[in-house]
Amino acid sequence: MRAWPSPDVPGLTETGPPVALHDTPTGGLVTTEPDGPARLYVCGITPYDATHMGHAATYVAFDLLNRAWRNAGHEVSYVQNVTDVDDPLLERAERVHVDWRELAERETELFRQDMAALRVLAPDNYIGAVESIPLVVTLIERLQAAGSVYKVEDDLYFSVTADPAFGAESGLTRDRMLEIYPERGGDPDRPGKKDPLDCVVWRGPRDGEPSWDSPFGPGRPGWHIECTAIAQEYLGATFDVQAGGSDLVFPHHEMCAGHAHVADPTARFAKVYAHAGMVAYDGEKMSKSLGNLVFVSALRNSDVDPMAIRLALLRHHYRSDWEWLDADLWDAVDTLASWRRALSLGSGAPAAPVVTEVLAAMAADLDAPRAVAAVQAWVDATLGATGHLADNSDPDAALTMHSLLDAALGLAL
Ligand code: 5CA
Ligand code: ZN
Repeated sequence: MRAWPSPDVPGLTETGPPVALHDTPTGGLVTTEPDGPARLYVCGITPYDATHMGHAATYVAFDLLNRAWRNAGHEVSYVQNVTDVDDPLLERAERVHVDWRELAERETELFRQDMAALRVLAPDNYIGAVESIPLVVTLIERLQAAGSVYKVEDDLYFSVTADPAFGAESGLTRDRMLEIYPERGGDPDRPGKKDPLDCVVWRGPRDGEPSWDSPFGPGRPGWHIECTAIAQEYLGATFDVQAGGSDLVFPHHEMCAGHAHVADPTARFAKVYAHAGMVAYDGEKMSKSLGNLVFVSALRNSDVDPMAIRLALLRHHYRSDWEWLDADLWDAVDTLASWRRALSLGSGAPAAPVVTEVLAAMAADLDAPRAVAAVQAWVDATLGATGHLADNSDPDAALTMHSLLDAALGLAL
């Protein structure tokens, strides 16, 4: 699939430190050590509604990882999927009487525009579920050869017990998994399953649903196998990071790891599983199913500067759960105005220490609030906003800060 136009990233003269990232399975910081290009898989949207602030926060978070790696001197190979056929998409299409393909294409296009406006670097491979059906079929055949697939009526299920490491990605107890599973697309109570946690890898044909031919009969891919197959194809059996929001820890990323380990027991799949916190609105997780949404496109249509949206997101650490407040957006608009004022002076407070501090903050588990604070301190010193005389001792400060803001934080001012 076509991605969106990727913004240019200015080069910096200083190289950032190695990038450390919080890893969900171990619960600690892991210093990433890319072997060749840094390889990143970020789970993409299910395109049945417009991009909300929760999605935007998650994609901006891992865009910061992409940028931190580049600033540390790595090339980055970035893959993202689009779940362009799945239950929620088909249900919405039926409810609004729109062809599911049309709905998926329309919302994917809106997402592209939102990502481009927010200056999120585009993936090198942007891959839809529909176009990866041959990859899914091959992977299911490998799971079958490993004896981990069985039939329930026309559907094929994956046996989670086939992966001895099942449960290690999320670290959840079985009771907790059983509790969460039905809330996130699972069907623990379906009769005929060997284990309530087993997941669908191939869903047989249903009336009114699209299906594709396969050696297992007509049907469509399960959700988890989609990301496993795409990641393996475009990044290899072992890669650096699989990322998404924390609602993907279980079952999605657990099942991906399970499929990958069984298909190739020597494969590690992701070395690090990274998860962004959930953004709430009106007191609850912002979600398409609840409908408590603030859309990126709606703000863009009312002429809000996308850089202010991005700054409002950057003011929260990506791992925290937080609530979107409209007032924070207007605050970000005002902040950007003062940053632009400081940058317009040309000279300013010494920028070199800010470069070091911002690169260090971003390499330390993408600490954007710390980076924003360092920039704010530079702006205050440059504008004399702290009751002290303005410091304009660095003649190239604005030039350096422009590049830094863009390269590290994705803020082109
Ligand atoms: N297509 C699958 C992933 S393969 C999917 O989860 N799609 S999605 O459209 O529902 O979500 C896209 C991304 O946004 C996921 O990483 C999800 O974890 C994240 N996300 C969804 N809601 C929120 C929220 N309220 N706050 C933060 N991130 C969110
Ligand atoms: Zn995914």
